[in-house]
Amino acid sequence: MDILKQKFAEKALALFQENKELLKNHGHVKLCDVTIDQAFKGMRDIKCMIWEPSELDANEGIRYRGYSINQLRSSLPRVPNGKEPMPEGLFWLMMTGDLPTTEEAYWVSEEWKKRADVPKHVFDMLESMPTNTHPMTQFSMAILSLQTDSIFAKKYDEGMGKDEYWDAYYEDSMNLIAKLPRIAAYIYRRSFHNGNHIAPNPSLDWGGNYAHMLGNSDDPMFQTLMRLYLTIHADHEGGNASAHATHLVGSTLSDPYYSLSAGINALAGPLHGLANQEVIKWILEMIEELGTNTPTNDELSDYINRTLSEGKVIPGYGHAVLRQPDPRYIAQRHFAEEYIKDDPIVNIVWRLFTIVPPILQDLGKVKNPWPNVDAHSGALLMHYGMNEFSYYTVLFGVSRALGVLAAGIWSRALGMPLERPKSMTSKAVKKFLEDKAAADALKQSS
Ligand code: CMX
Repeated sequence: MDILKQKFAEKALALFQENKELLKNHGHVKLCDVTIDQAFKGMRDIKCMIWEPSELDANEGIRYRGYSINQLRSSLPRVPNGKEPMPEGLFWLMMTGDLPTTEEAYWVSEEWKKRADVPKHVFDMLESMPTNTHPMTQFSMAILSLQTDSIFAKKYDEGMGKDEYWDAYYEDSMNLIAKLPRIAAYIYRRSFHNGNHIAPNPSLDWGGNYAHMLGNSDDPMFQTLMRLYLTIHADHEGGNASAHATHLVGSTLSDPYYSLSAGINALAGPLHGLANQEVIKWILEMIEELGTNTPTNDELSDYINRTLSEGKVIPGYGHAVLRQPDPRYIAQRHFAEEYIKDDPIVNIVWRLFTIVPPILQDLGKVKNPWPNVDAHSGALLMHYGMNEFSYYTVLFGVSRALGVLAAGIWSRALGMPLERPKSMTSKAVKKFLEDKAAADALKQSS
């Protein structure tokens, strides 16, 4: 058994036993009540799901196994002379709950290199699609086309027992994560660089090699940015749409390929991951419309108000859970403050931070007027020459795979059942209220 699997097995078995006791003694205790508002309005704040790799606090932001983004940036292993964490180390942390040593992070890196070969039929499938197919469509289809190699599906077919699920899920997940940079870079090069592909560099780590295969920048800082990017987008607890979609599909015992492909489809929505392309599109349209990349504050305010008056949202702002500026935004801003000086788009992003929130606040309905992760990422990518914004969400997806697949392995190890919440019709809600009013009246009269 490999070292990560060994460590995971020890932790997972212990938690499985603990949870068994917890459910036996406290399974009937209520975690929260559900209001009609919550049922109609996207199930906000309903605590009804277990997710091990990370937890989101509305004010502090995301913590992976208890570590904030800032703590991870200083504590996770790095490549020699590296300035940002290796995503490999984050995966180890999400899987085991323990910060890895540098050797352990490198072990993950080497393991993924061994598993990185992509079967030819995946490239053939991509080549059958028009090159102007949205990169997220290509990405989801490529992930699904790898399902031919699913160990979980094969073993299930052969009758594997429940206690073996997590092992097969682990193998598929490791294989899938290992192949994602090659597939994602292939999609980028076929869509935007006439199919001039760049061979992987086996001496590089997972994030560095992805940056190398994208090939849009010779600046070594682009590799550094990729490591940061792939670390901060990896997970955002279980309730967000991409994580929840992956989790839901996995709960049917669909294998990791089906599950991640579903999660990527959820990420492709403009209210979720696609917001990173929408932000830059919106900023570039503004520059075009105003005829300047150094707009005045009044010009920025007018543009924001025009967007709102057209019934559109301001992309990159607001969040379903967060109520403060997103620490993932702040981390990217710190990166830019340190390494990127005087970039006009970065400057616009920073100025929007002061101008958008009061305007959103004045609407009187927006619960969080602050920027989220997507408000900053595109400006950094553009700085390093990656101008093709329809590709941006693929980068998010490569990173998100780390968290949702780690969570998937945990779900199988903890014996999570089929997810099946109860729905109601609007009519049934009205009937419920009528019955409740009648029962209350009866109680009062007696
Ligand atoms: N611009 C304009 N209006 C906004 C807004 C924004 N950035 N954020 C919220 N609102 C509006 C909502 O559309 C809603 O309006 P209606 O009542 O008329 O429908 C109202 O304010 C209340 O919404 P909320 O409770 O504050 O926010 P939700 O939890 O419903 O939605 C989110 C959260 C992210 C979908 C929303 O803030 C939004 O659309 N933001 C812009 C898109 C974006 O950046 N998405 C990326 C999120 C991060 C990620 O997943 O990657």
